[in-house]
Amino acid sequence: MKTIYILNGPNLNLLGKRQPEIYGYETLEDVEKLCRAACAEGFDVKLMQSNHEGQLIDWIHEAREAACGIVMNPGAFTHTSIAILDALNAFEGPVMEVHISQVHKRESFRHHSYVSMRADGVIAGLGLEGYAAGTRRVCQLA
Ligand code: DHK
Repeated sequence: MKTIYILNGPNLNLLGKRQPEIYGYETLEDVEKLCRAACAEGFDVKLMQSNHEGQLIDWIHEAREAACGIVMNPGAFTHTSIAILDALNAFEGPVMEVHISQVHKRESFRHHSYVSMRADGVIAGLGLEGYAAGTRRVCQLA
């Protein structure tokens, strides 16, 4: 069984509760179910969330041995973190970047992504479906 890491950055623990007009009412548990259902045979997902940059980096390092691909919503670290970009550059499998909202329609500080310099695909504005699409794509590439 190949494992896909579904990594979530800051504030996504509040998914379903914070700014539902932007992020919707569904939760990270729903994300996990959607991703599992999107997996091709022989793949499974492990979903993790942290509000801490270092923890996310440690999980990316762990993925080097434990995961065949990564679907990541880095939250606001998308726009700030060279350290997460460096960690992803040290991971050899496919990486899909997911944003629930259409970040390019929002504030200009959300238009730049460090993670996009590494990601094999970028999905924004599809709601939670973006995670499922990212998972399907990792199954194709891994
Ligand atoms: C989630 C966040 O928390 C924001 O900081 C990003 C992203 C957008 C999303 O759309 O999932 O700017």
